[in-house]
Amino acid sequence: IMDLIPGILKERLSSSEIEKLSKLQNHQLVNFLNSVVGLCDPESVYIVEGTRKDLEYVKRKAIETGEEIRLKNENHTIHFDPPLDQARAREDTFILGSKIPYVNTKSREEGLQEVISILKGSMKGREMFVGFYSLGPIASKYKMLAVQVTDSPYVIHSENMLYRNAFREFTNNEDFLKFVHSKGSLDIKKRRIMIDLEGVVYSVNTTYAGNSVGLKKLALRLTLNKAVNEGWLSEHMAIIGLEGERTHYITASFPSGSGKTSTSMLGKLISDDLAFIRNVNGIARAWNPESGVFGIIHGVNPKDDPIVWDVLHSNDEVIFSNVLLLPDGTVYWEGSGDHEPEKGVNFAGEWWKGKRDGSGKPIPPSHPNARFTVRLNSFKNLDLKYEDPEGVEIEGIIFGVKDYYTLVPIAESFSWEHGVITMGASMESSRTSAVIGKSDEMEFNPMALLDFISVSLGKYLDNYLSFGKRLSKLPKIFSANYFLKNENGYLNSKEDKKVWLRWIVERIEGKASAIRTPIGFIPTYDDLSSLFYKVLSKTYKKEEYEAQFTIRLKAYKEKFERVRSVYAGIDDVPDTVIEIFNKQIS
Ligand code: SPV
Ligand code: MN
Repeated sequence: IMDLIPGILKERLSSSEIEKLSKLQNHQLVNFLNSVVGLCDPESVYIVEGTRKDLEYVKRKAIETGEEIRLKNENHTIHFDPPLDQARAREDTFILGSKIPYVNTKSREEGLQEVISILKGSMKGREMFVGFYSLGPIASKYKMLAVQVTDSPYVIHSENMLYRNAFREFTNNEDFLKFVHSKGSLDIKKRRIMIDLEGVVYSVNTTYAGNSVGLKKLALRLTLNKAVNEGWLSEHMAIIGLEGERTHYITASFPSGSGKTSTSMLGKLISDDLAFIRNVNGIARAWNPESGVFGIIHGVNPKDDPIVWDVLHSNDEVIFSNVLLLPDGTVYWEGSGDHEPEKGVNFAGEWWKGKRDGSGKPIPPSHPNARFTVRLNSFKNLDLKYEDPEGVEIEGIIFGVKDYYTLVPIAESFSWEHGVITMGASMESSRTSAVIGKSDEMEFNPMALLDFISVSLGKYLDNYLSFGKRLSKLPKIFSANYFLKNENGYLNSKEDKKVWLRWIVERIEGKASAIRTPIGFIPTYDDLSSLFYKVLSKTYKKEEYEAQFTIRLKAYKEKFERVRSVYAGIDDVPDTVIEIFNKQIS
Protein backbone atom coordinates (compact mmCIF):
# COMPACT_ATOMS: atom_id res chain seq x y z
CA ILE A 1 0.00 0.00 0.00
CA MET A 2 2.86 2.33 0.83
CA ASP A 3 4.14 1.93 -2.71
CA LEU A 4 1.07 3.76 -3.88
CA ILE A 5 2.42 6.99 -2.42
CA PRO A 6 4.79 8.79 -4.76
CA GLY A 7 8.24 10.07 -3.87
CA ILE A 8 8.16 13.62 -2.54
CA LEU A 9 4.91 13.19 -0.65
CA LYS A 10 6.17 10.02 1.02
CA GLU A 11 9.32 11.79 2.24
CA ARG A 12 7.23 14.33 4.13
CA LEU A 13 4.84 11.85 5.76
CA SER A 14 5.54 10.13 9.05
CA SER A 15 4.58 6.48 9.29
CA SER A 16 1.36 7.30 11.13
CA GLU A 17 0.33 9.71 8.38
CA ILE A 18 1.18 7.14 5.70
CA GLU A 19 -1.05 4.71 7.53
CA LYS A 20 -3.96 7.16 7.52
CA LEU A 21 -3.60 8.03 3.87
CA SER A 22 -3.26 4.40 2.86
CA LYS A 23 -6.74 3.66 4.17
CA LEU A 24 -8.22 5.64 1.32
CA GLN A 25 -6.61 3.81 -1.62
CA ASN A 26 -7.10 6.99 -3.60
CA HIS A 27 -4.68 7.47 -6.48
CA GLN A 28 -6.01 10.79 -7.61
CA LEU A 29 -5.72 12.13 -4.08
CA VAL A 30 -2.13 11.07 -3.52
CA ASN A 31 -1.10 12.37 -6.92
CA PHE A 32 -2.73 15.71 -6.15
CA LEU A 33 -1.06 15.91 -2.73
CA ASN A 34 2.25 14.94 -4.24
CA SER A 35 2.02 17.78 -6.74
CA VAL A 36 1.20 20.31 -4.00
CA VAL A 37 4.10 19.09 -1.85
CA GLY A 38 6.38 19.34 -4.88
CA LEU A 39 5.27 22.91 -5.46
CA CYS A 40 4.99 24.35 -1.94
CA ASP A 41 7.75 22.28 -0.27
CA PRO A 42 6.35 21.87 3.27
CA GLU A 43 8.52 20.23 5.90
CA SER A 44 5.85 17.70 6.88
CA VAL A 45 2.29 16.73 6.04
CA TYR A 46 -0.48 16.09 8.56
CA ILE A 47 -3.54 14.11 7.49
CA VAL A 48 -6.71 15.15 9.34
CA GLU A 49 -8.68 11.95 9.47
CA GLY A 50 -11.04 13.59 11.93
CA THR A 51 -10.33 11.63 15.11
CA ARG A 52 -10.46 13.49 18.40
CA LYS A 53 -6.68 13.29 18.47
CA ASP A 54 -6.46 14.99 15.04
CA LEU A 55 -8.86 17.76 16.01
CA GLU A 56 -6.94 18.45 19.22
CA TYR A 57 -3.65 18.43 17.31
CA VAL A 58 -4.91 21.08 14.86
CA LYS A 59 -6.12 23.31 17.71
CA ARG A 60 -2.80 22.94 19.51
CA LYS A 61 -0.88 23.84 16.36
CA ALA A 62 -3.07 26.91 15.80
CA ILE A 63 -1.95 28.13 19.21
CA GLU A 64 1.69 27.07 18.91
CA THR A 65 2.06 28.89 15.59
CA GLY A 66 0.45 32.02 17.09
CA GLU A 67 -2.43 31.97 14.60
CA GLU A 68 -4.82 31.70 17.51
CA ILE A 69 -4.53 32.82 21.13
CA ARG A 70 -6.32 30.95 23.89
CA LEU A 71 -8.82 33.06 25.84
CA LYS A 72 -9.85 32.90 29.47
CA ASN A 73 -12.53 30.40 28.49
CA GLU A 74 -10.31 27.53 27.39
CA ASN A 75 -12.64 26.55 24.54
CA HIS A 76 -12.41 30.03 23.03
CA THR A 77 -9.60 31.46 20.92
CA ILE A 78 -8.96 34.70 19.05
CA HIS A 79 -7.41 35.00 15.62
CA PHE A 80 -6.11 38.17 13.94
CA ASP A 81 -5.85 38.72 10.21
CA PRO A 82 -3.30 41.29 8.96
CA PRO A 83 -4.61 44.90 8.97
CA LEU A 84 -5.04 44.97 5.18
CA ASP A 85 -6.52 41.48 5.04
CA GLN A 86 -9.71 41.89 7.03
CA ALA A 87 -12.26 41.05 4.34
CA ARG A 88 -12.83 39.43 0.98
CA ALA A 89 -10.24 40.57 -1.55
CA ARG A 90 -12.38 41.21 -4.58
CA GLU A 91 -9.60 42.73 -6.71
CA ASP A 92 -7.26 39.80 -6.11
CA THR A 93 -9.79 37.07 -6.85
CA PHE A 94 -10.10 35.71 -10.38
CA ILE A 95 -12.15 33.14 -12.22
CA LEU A 96 -9.83 31.54 -14.74
CA GLY A 97 -11.06 31.37 -18.30
CA SER A 98 -12.67 33.64 -20.86
CA LYS A 99 -14.03 37.11 -20.07
CA ILE A 100 -17.45 37.34 -18.37
CA PRO A 101 -19.19 40.70 -17.76
CA TYR A 102 -19.15 41.71 -14.05
CA VAL A 103 -16.78 38.87 -13.17
CA ASN A 104 -13.09 39.33 -12.45
CA THR A 105 -11.46 36.92 -14.89
CA LYS A 106 -7.95 36.05 -16.06
CA SER A 107 -6.77 33.68 -18.75
CA ARG A 108 -6.15 30.21 -17.42
CA GLU A 109 -2.49 30.07 -18.42
CA GLU A 110 -1.67 33.50 -17.04
CA GLY A 111 -3.58 32.96 -13.78
CA LEU A 112 -2.09 29.56 -13.08
CA GLN A 113 1.40 30.65 -13.95
CA GLU A 114 1.13 33.67 -11.67
CA VAL A 115 -0.20 31.84 -8.64
CA ILE A 116 2.09 28.85 -9.08
CA SER A 117 5.13 31.10 -9.15
CA ILE A 118 3.96 32.69 -5.87
CA LEU A 119 3.25 29.30 -4.29
CA LYS A 120 6.67 27.90 -5.15
CA GLY A 121 8.32 27.00 -1.85
CA SER A 122 5.69 28.97 0.09
CA MET A 123 5.33 26.29 2.80
CA LYS A 124 9.08 25.85 3.45
CA GLY A 125 9.72 24.92 7.07
CA ARG A 126 6.01 24.57 7.76
CA GLU A 127 3.60 21.74 8.33
CA MET A 128 0.99 21.18 5.65
CA PHE A 129 -2.48 20.05 6.73
CA VAL A 130 -4.92 18.06 4.62
CA GLY A 131 -8.64 18.12 5.52
CA PHE A 132 -11.44 16.01 4.05
CA TYR A 133 -14.98 17.33 3.99
CA SER A 134 -18.44 17.00 2.55
CA LEU A 135 -20.55 19.88 1.33
CA GLY A 136 -23.98 18.79 2.54
CA PRO A 137 -25.09 15.89 4.78
CA ILE A 138 -22.86 12.81 4.38
CA ALA A 139 -25.92 10.61 3.90
CA SER A 140 -27.25 12.75 1.03
CA LYS A 141 -26.74 11.50 -2.49
CA TYR A 142 -26.26 15.14 -3.52
CA LYS A 143 -23.26 15.81 -1.26
CA MET A 144 -20.02 16.99 -2.77
CA LEU A 145 -16.61 16.03 -1.42
CA ALA A 146 -13.76 18.50 -1.03
CA VAL A 147 -10.12 18.42 0.05
CA GLN A 148 -8.40 21.39 1.67
CA VAL A 149 -4.64 21.67 1.72
CA THR A 150 -3.16 24.51 3.77
CA ASP A 151 -0.17 25.54 5.85
CA SER A 152 -2.51 27.34 8.26
CA PRO A 153 -3.84 25.35 11.22
CA TYR A 154 -6.36 28.20 11.74
CA VAL A 155 -7.85 27.47 8.31
CA ILE A 156 -8.18 23.74 9.05
CA HIS A 157 -9.47 24.45 12.56
CA SER A 158 -12.15 26.69 11.01
CA GLU A 159 -13.07 24.04 8.47
CA ASN A 160 -13.27 21.36 11.14
CA MET A 161 -15.99 23.52 12.70
CA LEU A 162 -17.69 24.79 9.54
CA TYR A 163 -17.84 21.56 7.48
CA ARG A 164 -18.68 17.92 7.96
CA ASN A 165 -15.65 15.66 8.09
CA ALA A 166 -15.88 13.04 5.34
CA PHE A 167 -12.53 11.26 5.44
CA ARG A 168 -14.06 7.80 4.98
CA GLU A 169 -16.00 8.88 1.89
CA PHE A 170 -12.73 9.39 0.03
CA THR A 171 -12.07 5.68 -0.21
CA ASN A 172 -11.72 4.99 -3.90
CA ASN A 173 -13.67 8.18 -4.67
CA GLU A 174 -11.94 10.24 -7.34
CA ASP A 175 -14.57 12.96 -7.61
CA PHE A 176 -13.79 15.84 -5.24
CA LEU A 177 -13.14 19.60 -5.23
CA LYS A 178 -9.59 20.72 -4.50
CA PHE A 179 -8.44 23.77 -2.54
CA VAL A 180 -4.84 24.79 -1.94
CA HIS A 181 -4.08 27.61 0.48
CA SER A 182 -0.81 29.02 1.74
CA LYS A 183 -0.24 31.95 4.08
CA GLY A 184 2.94 32.50 2.11
CA SER A 185 4.71 35.61 3.38
CA LEU A 186 1.40 37.50 3.87
CA ASP A 187 2.60 40.07 1.36
CA ILE A 188 -0.66 41.79 0.33
CA LYS A 189 0.79 42.75 -3.04
CA LYS A 190 1.16 39.07 -3.79
CA ARG A 191 -2.27 38.07 -2.48
CA ARG A 192 -3.99 35.97 -5.17
CA ILE A 193 -7.07 33.79 -5.30
CA MET A 194 -7.31 31.85 -8.55
CA ILE A 195 -10.40 29.82 -9.21
CA ASP A 196 -10.09 27.21 -11.94
CA LEU A 197 -13.67 26.00 -12.44
CA GLU A 198 -12.45 22.71 -13.88
CA GLY A 199 -9.47 22.22 -11.61
CA VAL A 200 -7.79 23.38 -8.42
CA VAL A 201 -8.60 26.58 -6.48
CA TYR A 202 -5.47 28.37 -5.22
CA SER A 203 -5.28 31.04 -2.51
CA VAL A 204 -2.09 32.63 -1.22
CA ASN A 205 -0.80 35.49 0.99
CA THR A 206 -4.10 35.90 2.84
CA THR A 207 -5.61 34.49 6.01
CA TYR A 208 -9.09 36.13 6.17
CA ALA A 209 -11.44 33.13 6.09
CA GLY A 210 -13.52 34.44 3.18
CA ASN A 211 -10.32 34.20 1.11
CA SER A 212 -8.56 31.25 2.71
CA VAL A 213 -11.23 28.77 3.82
CA GLY A 214 -11.72 27.10 0.46
CA LEU A 215 -14.98 25.40 1.20
CA LYS A 216 -16.88 28.63 1.84
CA LYS A 217 -16.96 31.30 -0.83
CA LEU A 218 -14.31 29.77 -3.09
CA ALA A 219 -16.30 26.53 -3.35
CA LEU A 220 -19.42 28.60 -4.04
CA ARG A 221 -17.94 29.65 -7.39
CA LEU A 222 -17.43 25.99 -8.30
CA THR A 223 -20.83 24.77 -7.11
CA LEU A 224 -22.63 27.70 -8.76
CA ASN A 225 -21.03 26.83 -12.07
CA LYS A 226 -21.92 23.17 -11.60
CA ALA A 227 -25.50 24.07 -10.61
CA VAL A 228 -26.05 26.24 -13.67
CA ASN A 229 -24.74 23.44 -15.90
CA GLU A 230 -26.87 20.81 -14.19
CA GLY A 231 -30.11 22.76 -13.67
CA TRP A 232 -30.16 23.37 -9.93
CA LEU A 233 -29.34 26.39 -7.71
CA SER A 234 -26.29 27.01 -5.54
CA GLU A 235 -27.11 30.19 -3.66
CA HIS A 236 -25.86 32.70 -1.10
CA MET A 237 -28.89 32.06 1.10
CA ALA A 238 -29.89 31.19 4.63
CA ILE A 239 -32.40 28.36 5.17
CA ILE A 240 -34.92 29.00 7.93
CA GLY A 241 -37.94 27.16 9.32
CA LEU A 242 -40.87 29.42 10.24
CA GLU A 243 -43.57 28.19 12.60
CA GLY A 244 -47.17 28.26 11.45
CA GLU A 245 -49.74 25.49 11.33
CA ARG A 246 -46.60 23.48 10.57
CA THR A 247 -43.00 24.49 9.91
CA HIS A 248 -42.57 26.26 6.58
CA TYR A 249 -39.02 26.47 5.25
CA ILE A 250 -37.83 29.50 3.35
CA THR A 251 -34.48 30.59 1.97
CA ALA A 252 -33.21 34.15 2.31
CA SER A 253 -30.63 35.95 0.25
CA PHE A 254 -29.14 39.13 1.75
CA PRO A 255 -25.78 40.75 1.01
CA SER A 256 -23.56 40.36 4.07
CA GLY A 257 -24.28 42.86 6.78
CA SER A 258 -27.93 43.41 5.90
CA GLY A 259 -29.78 41.03 8.17
CA LYS A 260 -29.27 37.45 6.95
CA THR A 261 -27.84 35.99 10.16
CA SER A 262 -30.27 37.90 12.38
CA THR A 263 -33.18 36.71 10.23
CA SER A 264 -31.95 33.11 10.55
CA MET A 265 -32.07 33.42 14.31
CA LEU A 266 -35.79 34.25 14.26
CA GLY A 267 -36.74 30.78 13.07
CA LYS A 268 -35.48 27.22 13.17
CA LEU A 269 -31.94 27.32 11.87
CA ILE A 270 -30.84 25.14 8.97
CA SER A 271 -28.30 27.48 7.35
CA ASP A 272 -27.17 31.07 7.85
CA ASP A 273 -25.20 31.57 4.62
CA LEU A 274 -25.39 28.98 1.84
CA ALA A 275 -28.02 26.79 0.23
CA PHE A 276 -28.10 24.09 -2.42
CA ILE A 277 -31.60 23.99 -3.93
CA ARG A 278 -32.73 21.14 -6.17
CA ASN A 279 -35.88 20.02 -7.90
CA VAL A 280 -36.88 16.67 -6.35
CA ASN A 281 -40.03 15.31 -7.95
CA GLY A 282 -41.26 18.81 -8.77
CA ILE A 283 -40.58 20.18 -5.27
CA ALA A 284 -37.80 22.69 -4.46
CA ARG A 285 -35.70 21.18 -1.67
CA ALA A 286 -32.72 22.76 0.10
CA TRP A 287 -29.61 21.62 1.98
CA ASN A 288 -26.95 23.46 3.93
CA PRO A 289 -23.49 22.66 2.53
CA GLU A 290 -22.00 23.85 5.83
CA SER A 291 -22.18 22.70 9.45
CA GLY A 292 -21.17 25.93 11.15
CA VAL A 293 -21.47 29.70 11.13
CA PHE A 294 -18.81 32.31 10.27
CA GLY A 295 -20.84 35.33 11.31
CA ILE A 296 -20.39 39.07 11.69
CA ILE A 297 -19.96 39.95 15.36
CA HIS A 298 -20.29 43.74 15.06
CA GLY A 299 -23.48 44.79 16.83
CA VAL A 300 -24.22 41.39 18.38
CA ASN A 301 -25.81 42.22 21.74
CA PRO A 302 -27.90 40.28 24.28
CA LYS A 303 -31.13 42.16 23.53
CA ASP A 304 -31.26 41.89 19.73
CA ASP A 305 -29.30 38.64 19.29
CA PRO A 306 -29.93 36.52 22.39
CA ILE A 307 -29.25 33.21 20.64
CA VAL A 308 -25.92 34.23 19.11
CA TRP A 309 -24.98 35.95 22.38
CA ASP A 310 -25.53 32.71 24.28
CA VAL A 311 -23.42 30.73 21.83
CA LEU A 312 -20.56 33.25 22.18
CA HIS A 313 -20.76 33.00 25.96
CA SER A 314 -21.12 29.23 26.16
CA ASN A 315 -18.41 26.68 26.79
CA ASP A 316 -18.64 25.46 23.20
CA GLU A 317 -15.76 26.03 20.84
CA VAL A 318 -15.58 29.61 19.45
CA ILE A 319 -12.94 31.29 17.29
CA PHE A 320 -13.26 35.07 17.53
CA SER A 321 -11.56 36.99 14.76
CA ASN A 322 -10.45 40.61 14.67
CA VAL A 323 -12.21 41.65 17.87
CA LEU A 324 -10.40 43.37 20.77
CA LEU A 325 -8.41 41.14 23.13
CA LEU A 326 -8.55 42.45 26.69
CA PRO A 327 -5.82 42.02 29.32
CA ASP A 328 -7.99 39.59 31.32
CA GLY A 329 -8.28 37.16 28.37
CA THR A 330 -11.81 38.11 27.39
CA VAL A 331 -12.84 39.96 24.23
CA TYR A 332 -14.79 43.09 23.30
CA TRP A 333 -16.50 44.12 20.07
CA GLU A 334 -18.34 47.24 19.04
CA GLY A 335 -22.08 47.21 19.45
CA SER A 336 -22.02 44.56 22.18
CA GLY A 337 -23.58 47.01 24.61
CA ASP A 338 -20.57 46.61 26.92
CA HIS A 339 -18.60 49.62 28.04
CA GLU A 340 -15.80 50.47 25.58
CA PRO A 341 -12.49 49.41 27.14
CA GLU A 342 -9.47 51.69 27.47
CA LYS A 343 -6.94 49.33 25.98
CA GLY A 344 -6.24 45.92 24.53
CA VAL A 345 -4.81 44.23 21.46
CA ASN A 346 -6.53 44.24 18.11
CA PHE A 347 -5.85 43.50 14.44
CA ALA A 348 -3.51 46.51 14.26
CA GLY A 349 -1.48 45.62 17.39
CA GLU A 350 -1.59 47.39 20.76
CA TRP A 351 -4.78 49.41 20.96
CA TRP A 352 -5.89 52.22 23.25
CA LYS A 353 -8.91 54.50 23.22
CA GLY A 354 -8.29 57.33 20.76
CA LYS A 355 -5.54 55.51 18.84
CA ARG A 356 -5.22 56.72 15.24
CA ASP A 357 -3.67 55.20 12.16
CA GLY A 358 -0.92 56.75 9.99
CA SER A 359 -3.44 58.91 8.15
CA GLY A 360 -5.00 60.21 11.36
CA LYS A 361 -8.15 58.08 11.22
CA PRO A 362 -9.31 56.55 14.52
CA ILE A 363 -8.72 52.78 14.74
CA PRO A 364 -11.84 51.04 16.02
CA PRO A 365 -11.34 48.52 18.82
CA SER A 366 -12.85 45.75 16.71
CA HIS A 367 -12.94 45.66 12.91
CA PRO A 368 -16.43 46.20 11.38
CA ASN A 369 -15.99 42.80 9.68
CA ALA A 370 -14.81 41.08 12.88
CA ARG A 371 -16.38 37.62 13.11
CA PHE A 372 -17.11 34.51 15.13
CA THR A 373 -16.71 30.89 14.00
CA VAL A 374 -18.91 28.33 15.72
CA ARG A 375 -20.59 25.01 15.03
CA LEU A 376 -24.26 24.81 14.05
CA ASN A 377 -24.96 22.43 16.90
CA SER A 378 -24.14 25.20 19.37
CA PHE A 379 -27.37 27.00 18.43
CA LYS A 380 -30.44 26.25 20.49
CA ASN A 381 -32.69 27.03 17.49
CA LEU A 382 -30.94 24.46 15.28
CA ASP A 383 -33.41 22.35 13.32
CA LEU A 384 -32.17 18.76 13.23
CA LYS A 385 -33.48 18.50 9.68
CA TYR A 386 -30.20 20.17 8.67
CA GLU A 387 -28.80 16.65 8.55
CA ASP A 388 -31.76 15.25 6.60
CA PRO A 389 -30.39 13.61 3.45
CA GLU A 390 -33.61 14.63 1.64
CA GLY A 391 -33.22 18.32 2.58
CA VAL A 392 -36.26 20.48 3.39
CA GLU A 393 -39.07 21.65 1.13
CA ILE A 394 -38.80 25.36 0.29
CA GLU A 395 -42.06 27.35 0.23
CA GLY A 396 -40.71 30.89 0.12
CA ILE A 397 -37.64 32.85 -0.95
CA ILE A 398 -36.68 36.27 0.41
CA PHE A 399 -34.46 38.66 -1.51
CA GLY A 400 -33.37 41.25 1.05
CA VAL A 401 -31.34 44.42 0.69
CA LYS A 402 -30.01 47.29 2.73
CA ASP A 403 -31.67 50.24 1.00
CA TYR A 404 -32.32 53.49 2.85
CA TYR A 405 -34.33 55.16 0.12
CA THR A 406 -36.57 52.94 -1.95
CA LEU A 407 -37.80 49.45 -1.18
CA VAL A 408 -40.80 48.81 1.07
CA PRO A 409 -40.08 46.61 4.11
CA ILE A 410 -41.81 43.55 2.65
CA ALA A 411 -43.57 42.70 -0.62
CA GLU A 412 -44.52 39.57 -2.54
CA SER A 413 -43.95 39.07 -6.25
CA PHE A 414 -46.71 38.43 -8.81
CA SER A 415 -45.01 35.27 -10.06
CA TRP A 416 -41.73 33.30 -10.05
CA GLU A 417 -40.43 35.24 -13.07
CA HIS A 418 -41.48 38.57 -11.63
CA GLY A 419 -39.80 37.78 -8.31
CA VAL A 420 -36.60 36.37 -9.79
CA ILE A 421 -36.13 39.40 -12.06
CA THR A 422 -37.57 42.44 -10.26
CA MET A 423 -36.65 41.32 -6.73
CA GLY A 424 -33.63 38.96 -7.01
CA ALA A 425 -31.83 40.08 -10.14
CA SER A 426 -32.55 43.75 -9.31
CA MET A 427 -30.91 43.78 -5.92
CA GLU A 428 -28.94 46.92 -5.13
CA SER A 429 -27.60 47.19 -1.63
CA SER A 430 -25.47 49.40 0.50
CA ARG A 431 -21.90 48.13 0.28
CA THR A 432 -20.77 45.85 3.06
CA SER A 433 -17.63 45.92 5.17
CA ALA A 434 -17.20 42.23 4.32
CA VAL A 435 -15.45 43.42 1.17
CA ILE A 436 -12.31 45.53 1.25
CA GLY A 437 -13.06 49.12 0.24
CA LYS A 438 -15.50 51.87 1.09
CA SER A 439 -18.70 50.87 2.81
CA ASP A 440 -22.18 52.29 2.42
CA GLU A 441 -22.23 53.00 -1.34
CA MET A 442 -25.13 51.42 -3.23
CA GLU A 443 -23.98 48.44 -5.24
CA PHE A 444 -25.67 46.28 -7.87
CA ASN A 445 -25.67 42.84 -6.27
CA PRO A 446 -28.11 40.39 -7.89
CA MET A 447 -29.14 37.59 -5.51
CA ALA A 448 -26.36 38.84 -3.15
CA LEU A 449 -24.10 36.85 -5.43
CA LEU A 450 -22.18 39.30 -7.58
CA ASP A 451 -18.93 38.62 -5.74
CA PHE A 452 -19.35 34.88 -6.20
CA ILE A 453 -20.83 34.51 -9.64
CA SER A 454 -18.70 32.36 -11.93
CA VAL A 455 -20.85 32.24 -15.08
CA SER A 456 -22.45 34.95 -17.17
CA LEU A 457 -25.46 36.61 -15.51
CA GLY A 458 -27.52 35.76 -18.60
CA LYS A 459 -26.84 32.05 -18.27
CA TYR A 460 -27.38 32.26 -14.51
CA LEU A 461 -30.80 33.92 -14.83
CA ASP A 462 -31.85 31.61 -17.64
CA ASN A 463 -31.20 28.67 -15.31
CA TYR A 464 -33.14 30.36 -12.49
CA LEU A 465 -36.16 30.98 -14.71
CA SER A 466 -36.22 27.47 -16.12
CA PHE A 467 -35.68 25.95 -12.66
CA GLY A 468 -39.02 27.52 -11.72
CA LYS A 469 -40.73 26.32 -14.89
CA ARG A 470 -39.92 22.72 -14.06
CA LEU A 471 -41.28 22.87 -10.48
CA SER A 472 -44.81 21.65 -9.86
CA LYS A 473 -45.06 23.70 -6.65
CA LEU A 474 -43.45 27.15 -6.80
CA PRO A 475 -42.05 28.87 -3.73
CA LYS A 476 -43.48 32.38 -3.23
CA ILE A 477 -40.93 35.16 -3.69
CA PHE A 478 -40.61 38.15 -1.35
CA SER A 479 -38.50 41.28 -1.29
CA ALA A 480 -37.40 42.63 2.10
CA ASN A 481 -35.68 45.78 3.31
CA TYR A 482 -35.09 46.36 7.02
CA PHE A 483 -33.38 49.72 6.47
CA LEU A 484 -35.92 52.13 4.95
CA LYS A 485 -35.47 55.71 6.19
CA ASN A 486 -37.08 59.11 5.93
CA GLU A 487 -35.74 62.51 7.02
CA ASN A 488 -36.20 61.48 10.67
CA GLY A 489 -34.31 58.23 10.47
CA TYR A 490 -35.17 54.52 10.26
CA LEU A 491 -38.84 53.71 9.76
CA ASN A 492 -38.66 50.32 11.44
CA SER A 493 -37.21 48.90 14.59
CA LYS A 494 -35.06 45.78 14.52
CA GLU A 495 -37.81 43.55 15.89
CA ASP A 496 -40.27 44.46 13.11
CA LYS A 497 -38.74 41.75 10.96
CA LYS A 498 -40.55 39.24 13.16
CA VAL A 499 -43.81 40.68 11.86
CA TRP A 500 -42.71 40.49 8.23
CA LEU A 501 -41.75 36.84 8.71
CA ARG A 502 -45.16 36.14 10.25
CA TRP A 503 -46.82 37.80 7.25
CA ILE A 504 -44.81 35.49 4.97
CA VAL A 505 -46.12 32.48 6.91
CA GLU A 506 -49.68 33.76 6.62
CA ARG A 507 -49.27 34.31 2.88
CA ILE A 508 -47.92 30.76 2.48
CA GLU A 509 -50.88 29.43 4.47
CA GLY A 510 -53.30 31.59 2.50
CA LYS A 511 -54.46 33.49 5.59
CA ALA A 512 -53.27 37.05 5.00
CA SER A 513 -54.64 39.19 2.22
CA ALA A 514 -52.59 41.66 0.18
CA ILE A 515 -52.88 44.78 -1.92
CA ARG A 516 -51.84 44.62 -5.56
CA THR A 517 -49.46 47.51 -6.31
CA PRO A 518 -47.25 48.17 -9.35
CA ILE A 519 -44.26 46.55 -7.65
CA GLY A 520 -46.00 43.46 -6.23
CA PHE A 521 -48.31 42.55 -3.36
CA ILE A 522 -47.95 44.42 -0.08
CA PRO A 523 -49.61 43.71 3.29
CA THR A 524 -52.85 45.43 4.29
CA TYR A 525 -52.89 47.76 7.28
CA ASP A 526 -55.45 45.58 9.05
CA ASP A 527 -53.38 42.41 8.77
CA LEU A 528 -50.21 44.15 9.94
CA SER A 529 -51.89 45.89 12.78
CA SER A 530 -53.16 42.57 14.10
CA LEU A 531 -49.78 40.90 13.51
CA PHE A 532 -47.91 43.70 15.31
CA TYR A 533 -50.20 43.14 18.23
CA LYS A 534 -49.90 39.33 18.15
CA VAL A 535 -46.15 39.14 17.58
CA LEU A 536 -44.80 42.19 19.41
CA SER A 537 -47.76 43.28 21.59
CA LYS A 538 -47.47 46.63 19.88
CA THR A 539 -49.99 49.04 18.45
CA TYR A 540 -49.23 49.79 14.84
CA LYS A 541 -50.32 53.25 13.76
CA LYS A 542 -51.81 54.02 10.38
CA GLU A 543 -49.15 56.75 9.88
CA GLU A 544 -46.37 54.22 10.42
CA TYR A 545 -47.92 51.94 7.82
CA GLU A 546 -48.26 54.79 5.35
CA ALA A 547 -44.69 55.93 5.83
CA GLN A 548 -43.36 52.39 5.38
CA PHE A 549 -45.58 51.12 2.60
CA THR A 550 -46.16 54.13 0.36
CA ILE A 551 -44.52 53.02 -2.87
CA ARG A 552 -41.75 55.44 -3.74
CA LEU A 553 -42.64 55.10 -7.40
CA LYS A 554 -40.08 57.46 -8.85
CA ALA A 555 -37.19 55.83 -7.02
CA TYR A 556 -38.43 52.33 -7.89
CA LYS A 557 -38.72 53.32 -11.54
CA GLU A 558 -35.20 54.79 -11.59
CA LYS A 559 -33.87 51.65 -9.96
CA PHE A 560 -35.51 49.37 -12.53
CA GLU A 561 -34.24 51.56 -15.37
CA ARG A 562 -30.72 51.38 -13.98
CA VAL A 563 -30.84 47.62 -13.63
CA ARG A 564 -32.52 47.11 -17.01
CA SER A 565 -29.68 48.97 -18.68
CA VAL A 566 -27.19 46.68 -16.92
CA TYR A 567 -28.92 43.59 -18.28
CA ALA A 568 -29.48 45.14 -21.71
CA GLY A 569 -25.70 45.42 -21.94
CA ILE A 570 -25.09 41.70 -21.35
CA ASP A 571 -25.25 39.58 -24.53
CA ASP A 572 -26.77 36.36 -23.32
CA VAL A 573 -29.53 37.74 -21.08
CA PRO A 574 -32.81 36.01 -22.04
CA ASP A 575 -35.37 38.29 -23.78
CA THR A 576 -37.91 37.62 -21.03
CA VAL A 577 -35.67 39.47 -18.57
CA ILE A 578 -35.83 42.71 -20.56
CA GLU A 579 -39.55 42.18 -21.26
CA ILE A 580 -40.26 41.86 -17.53
CA PHE A 581 -38.39 45.12 -16.86
CA ASN A 582 -40.23 46.87 -19.69
CA LYS A 583 -43.56 45.77 -18.30
CA GLN A 584 -42.52 46.73 -14.77
CA ILE A 585 -41.39 50.20 -15.79
CA SER A 586 -44.39 51.08 -18.00
C1 SPV B 1 -20.06 37.09 3.52
O1 SPV B 1 -19.41 38.14 3.54
O2 SPV B 1 -21.03 36.93 2.78
C2 SPV B 1 -19.69 35.99 4.40
C3 SPV B 1 -18.34 35.99 4.96
O3 SPV B 1 -20.46 35.09 4.60
S1 SPV B 1 -17.17 35.57 3.77
O4 SPV B 1 -16.73 34.24 4.05
O5 SPV B 1 -16.12 36.53 3.87
O6 SPV B 1 -17.78 35.62 2.45
MN1 MN C 1 -22.04 35.15 3.10
